[in-house]
Amino acid sequence: MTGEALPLLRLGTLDRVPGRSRPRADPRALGLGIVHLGPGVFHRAHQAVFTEDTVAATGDTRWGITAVSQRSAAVVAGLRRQDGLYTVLERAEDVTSARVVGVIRAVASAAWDPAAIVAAVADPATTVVTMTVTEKGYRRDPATGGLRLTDPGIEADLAGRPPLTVVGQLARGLQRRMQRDSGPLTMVCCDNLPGNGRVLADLVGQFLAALPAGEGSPVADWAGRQAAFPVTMVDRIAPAPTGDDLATVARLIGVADESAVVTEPFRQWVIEDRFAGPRPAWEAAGATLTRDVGPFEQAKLRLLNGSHSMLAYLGGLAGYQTVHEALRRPAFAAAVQRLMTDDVTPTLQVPDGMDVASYRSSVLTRFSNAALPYTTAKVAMDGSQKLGPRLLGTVRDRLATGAEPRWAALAVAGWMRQTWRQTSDTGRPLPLDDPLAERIRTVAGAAATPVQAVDALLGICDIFEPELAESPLRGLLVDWMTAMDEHGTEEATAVVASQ
Ligand code: CS2
Repeated sequence: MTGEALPLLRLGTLDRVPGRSRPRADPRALGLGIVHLGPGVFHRAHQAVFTEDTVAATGDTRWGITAVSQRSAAVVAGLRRQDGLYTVLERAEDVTSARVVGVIRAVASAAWDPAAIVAAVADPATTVVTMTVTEKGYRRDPATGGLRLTDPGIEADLAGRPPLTVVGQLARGLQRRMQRDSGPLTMVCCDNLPGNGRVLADLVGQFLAALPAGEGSPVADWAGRQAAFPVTMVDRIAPAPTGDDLATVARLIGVADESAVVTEPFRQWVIEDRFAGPRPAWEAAGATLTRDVGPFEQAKLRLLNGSHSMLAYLGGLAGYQTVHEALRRPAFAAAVQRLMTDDVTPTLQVPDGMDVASYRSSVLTRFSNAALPYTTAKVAMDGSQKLGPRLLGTVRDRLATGAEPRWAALAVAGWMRQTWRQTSDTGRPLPLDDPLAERIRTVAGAAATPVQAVDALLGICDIFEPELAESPLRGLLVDWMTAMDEHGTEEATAVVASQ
């Protein structure tokens, strides 16, 4: 590249982009049928791509997206500067390709203009709201799984300010739709939570139930007839893009793009076929519409995300900064295999047509993609929210059959050691990034030995219900934590994995 600055990707510079990398549907022709909450890298690499391919395959131009950023001013400014356009860079070990996606047609900030979000959700042209706001975005009470009514944001939204929480935005959006007679709405939760659509329906229902009766119950009745919350399983690995990724994008598309995302060639979306009104024919872009997403979702959360978390905790502790480096260590590769084969697979209700053995090996191949470094720190964050969906279901199901979830316990012990020590075995800081960080720090900080740390952390009932704390899980955790303390994480894992 020369030292001359490249022009920025925008509608007006699209003609400089090579033909094969231009949007597959004309961005100028799109309506605004979808509102998406949380347009981070995952959305841009996943649902937006499915949507553009659907428009291209069907010619149905209703499905442009209004992207609503909950917090990130940088995402809003970046996408606005580029007329909503951005590049998806696909990296496999042997091929790299780039395509510009043009399906985001409006960009809004929930923090600066909350009233506009309610208006967009209530617009009659909007018939689908999708969302990727991470596990913690739902303000759930981890112990009950219900809405945390004491959360200050939820309290303020209930009191009637223009809503700033996701659940508040949806509930107030439904209320406005009812008042305006805007027609049915489907809300598609795309976060890694078991039964995500059901969870969302319950949270919105609880918000409405907490409003004064005359206000909330008509909306709940209306929503009972006019709203739907399908369950979905989403899958695509999309790490934070690096400077090198942005330079590659500029080289491949001929203009500069500060909102580009990087991802793998693989993508999967399984959606419960339960919509209240019009929707994009996402199956035209390879999505699976089905009656029962549960088995797919469970297999993905427990096999893929559970293994990802295990590699993040163990790998991070052993000083590896990325998932693929951790997986290169024989001890960790063996532990992940044993987690998937010995602990997770017996708990699965295998989805029709799914070959679990090849799914397991595809997970390992995808994690080993060195062209797409994914940091252990990113996967390790928010452990208090991720342990339940990814690992504790496996633990519970194994214990219920009298089996020992030794490998799932190793992953949980990895989380415990990270949160207790907050440095790797090699002396690198492992700062705790978690919505419960303060609580966890206080509790773990008082522990002087591995056994004390296990008991202290198991006592956080927002993460571990009391039955689990009293189950054989405790003994497994104590064994792992003690061994890791004596021999280091990698060595402790190697000894048991080789037995
Ligand atoms: C990852 C997921 O960051 C994480 O916690 O485990 O984001 C994972 O990459 C996706 O779920 C893959 O579909």
